[in-house]
Amino acid sequence: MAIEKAVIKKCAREAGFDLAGVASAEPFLAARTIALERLGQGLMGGMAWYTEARVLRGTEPQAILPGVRSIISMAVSYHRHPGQLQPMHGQVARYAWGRDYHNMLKQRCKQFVRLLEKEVGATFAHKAYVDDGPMLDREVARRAGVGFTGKNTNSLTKIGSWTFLAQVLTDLEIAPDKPQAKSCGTCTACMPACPTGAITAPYVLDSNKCIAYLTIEHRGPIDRALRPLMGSWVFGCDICQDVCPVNHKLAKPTSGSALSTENASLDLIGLLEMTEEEFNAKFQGTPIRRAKHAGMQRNACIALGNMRDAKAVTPLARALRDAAPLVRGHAAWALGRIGTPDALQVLVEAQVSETDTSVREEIALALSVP
Ligand code: B12
Ligand code: SF4
Ligand code: SF4
Repeated sequence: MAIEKAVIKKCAREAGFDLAGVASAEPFLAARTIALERLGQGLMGGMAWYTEARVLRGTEPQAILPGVRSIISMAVSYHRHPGQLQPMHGQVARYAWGRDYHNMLKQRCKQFVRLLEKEVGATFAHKAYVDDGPMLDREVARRAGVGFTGKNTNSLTKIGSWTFLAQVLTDLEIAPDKPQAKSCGTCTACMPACPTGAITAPYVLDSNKCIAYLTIEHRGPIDRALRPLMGSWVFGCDICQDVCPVNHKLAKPTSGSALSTENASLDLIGLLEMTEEEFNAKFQGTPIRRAKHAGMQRNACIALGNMRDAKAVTPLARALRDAAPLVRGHAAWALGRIGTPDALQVLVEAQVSETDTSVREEIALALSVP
């Protein structure tokens, strides 16, 4: 039975999605080539879970849902305006300001399926993904006409790029939408705006340099050359979307924007002084937990080093005695950046007692910076 597209859009709207479109379930061969190329060139950083097998499966819908005929791509805006950043606070990317969006969107996908089953008068085979599967969500959105690909690699929809993407694969036969005929045109604003130069060419992102990757996905020390460029971002980064004229024109708050905002910015010293148990309890059920306790303390050290405020010397001196060498090493870097006589004195004292080779190296480098 063929389903009217208007019915799909009505069900998506009623389930709480702002946009919906339908893509065919043909293999995503061109996107597969691009993703494998990025992987082969090392542009996916140290994301060990992003494998060739994942890309092959994610670009072959039949491997995910045998008998699949259509893929419904849906988007929800999370657009909100950041308030004034308080002193000694780190910035968090908008998408992560509140509770985990995966649960909210998964619920909306379930509701969408329930509504559509009612319309169709029968159950149907389906599989829903919300950022949590091997498919290339942006490519599905592009094929379904939900958004076009921006040079910053984000999907630019009719309500801008501050959107979460989800998709439901189904064995229902639905006439596909057409991809949008739009493009960035001559605009290149996001490329020079990226502080680390992570957008190395239009549509190409080097994750190794992207602050979103470094603060969230990367485990271990962050390249010293990149640290000064990271500013006060401690979880994700929004710069290439903030400067995008498509967002200036089209982005608007919707029901997704009503997600809570308790972590719109984070007190850096508080973060540095939190035990692992306190960290896990505070960030339980939020995206921030993904970066883990030591990772977020590493990020806090970098942000404090970039702020160069002498008030951070005492908490950083305590962090220089942390159990995790990762935190000690980045605290040393931050103290070197602050560079006041008491910050340097702390480093000199730590040099005597520190036994970890990598931290000793960080201390020596921090003391050698003029
Ligand atoms: C891995 C990953 C990351 C990595 C790598 C990002 C990247 N650009 O590849 C890191 C950790 C850096 C990251 C960061 C962010 N991410 Co992320 N991430 C993913 C994930 C899990 C896979 C993406 C992927 O496969 N990348 C590999 C590349 C090759 O695939 P792609 O990005 O889809 O690229 C497509 C286009 O770029 C296009 N393309 C590539 N080259 C070319 C060339 C031309 C000429 C053209 C026309 C097109 C084109 O085709 C590709 C295939 O469709 C997806 C969820 C998912 N399952 O899809 C979320 C996802 C992409 N992330 C998302 C978000 C919100 C973010 C951040 C904004 C979070 C933040 N504020 O910190 C940043 C944005 C940074 C940026 N500029 O991209 C959203 C994006 C929503 C949207 N509207 O675009 C997604 C879709 C999650 C979701 N379901 O909502 N992310
Ligand atoms: S998210 Fe930030 S670091 Fe990553 S590409 Fe965009 S501006 Fe650059
Ligand atoms: S800033 Fe310009 S080039 Fe970059 S994604 Fe937006 S429209 Fe495209």
